[in-house]
Amino acid sequence: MSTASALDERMHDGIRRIGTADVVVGIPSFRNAATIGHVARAVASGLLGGFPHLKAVIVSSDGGSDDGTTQVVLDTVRDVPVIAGSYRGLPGKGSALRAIFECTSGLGARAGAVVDSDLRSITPQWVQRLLGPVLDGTVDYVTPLYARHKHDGTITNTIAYPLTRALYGVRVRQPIGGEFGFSGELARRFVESGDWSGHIARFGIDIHMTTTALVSGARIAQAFLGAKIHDPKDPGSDLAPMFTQVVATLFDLAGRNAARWRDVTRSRGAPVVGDVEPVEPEVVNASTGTLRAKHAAGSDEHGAVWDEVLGRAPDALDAREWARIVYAFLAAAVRDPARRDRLVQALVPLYFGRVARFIDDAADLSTTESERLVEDQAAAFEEEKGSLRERLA
Ligand SMILES: Nc1nc2c(ncn2[C@@H]2O[C@H](COP(=O)(O)OP(=O)(O)OP(=O)(O)O)[C@@H](O)[C@H]2O)c(=O)[nH]1
Ligand SMILES: [Mg+2]
Repeated sequence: MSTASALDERMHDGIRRIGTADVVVGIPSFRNAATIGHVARAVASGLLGGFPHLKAVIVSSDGGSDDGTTQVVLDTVRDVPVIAGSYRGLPGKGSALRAIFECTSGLGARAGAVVDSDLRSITPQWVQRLLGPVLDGTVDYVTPLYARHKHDGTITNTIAYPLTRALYGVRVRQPIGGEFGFSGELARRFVESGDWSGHIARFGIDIHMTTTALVSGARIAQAFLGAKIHDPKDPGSDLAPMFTQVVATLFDLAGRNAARWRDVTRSRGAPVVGDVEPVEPEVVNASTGTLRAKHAAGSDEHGAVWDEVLGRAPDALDAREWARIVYAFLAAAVRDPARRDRLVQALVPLYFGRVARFIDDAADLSTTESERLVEDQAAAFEEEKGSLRERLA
């Protein structure tokens, strides 16, 4: 089910009632009544404190929660206009963001930002750092930069960051972080370039945004936001669907933008907004036992695909082997897009195995020290990129 617009009647009415805006901040939600009040309060005070002369609008884009999520936003925000509704289309974060982008365009806003509704560490400054560089015209797209515990953000660390960096040549450390700032022009592009009947309606949305910004030649900066504390997920338990949605979208976009990455051999940094201060993130527990069991179980289900794509059984799953595995799967998916999802599903247990190896390697390291391992892995993706070119030659 893909609709022509993700706006519901209340959102259409809101756009008509409010008319125009300079900035829009959107909050996607689904059953977040317990946490969204804090987020909405931080957003409102960030807008009032940081941009008092601009006309700002907050968009609450909900997935039909039955816990009063939307009402919490309406009750919390008193001094900034709010558009609140239930987006149309496939249920998922991406559809929620699509409605926010449509509101941004519909109101003619110069800049927009989105922040997740399960954030506990958000402050008013977050909104200012995400929007400020776009509003002053120096940047088109802002990604977040935060201290995350070494066991948090495993999809980011093992694939979204290193592969995006190696392909497009920009070191965007949190390409799927959840919090973003963007120009009005990019908001239009995110909507127009997306297939809203697929993964980007769900958790593929973040990588769709970042990749679209990269291939559009957008000027990108990273906003330092301190620690990201949200409702975390155990990397062994419920990350498989999210991995599939993110990585299938990454592979799809890589296939369609080969001309953009084929000749890229190095990477450059993206400027950082705000001073990077040391912060100690909340501990995220992870069980390597569960991860290893899922990895082992995967060989029964996906062994035939592993043999076909890799030609041999994966071994130690160190950084370099992992990079080569990812490129082998990416090449196979680019050659045969109809099998993309099937291939990405077969990659999931190998990702679990890679995460288990990373957790062991980082066992005696602090979160700051383990960052070194993430950087080494990203360097391995750059060094092994030739194997992708060869496979697709
Ligand atoms: N409208 C809507 N929003 C959703 C849906 N699923 C997630 N969201 C929102 O998307 C944001 C991110 O979702 P989370 O579940 O926190 O995912 P995440 O933080 O990216 O992932 P982890 O790092 O694995 O915790 C939150 O604001 C959610 O409320 C959905 O089905 N519909
Ligand atoms: Mg979250």
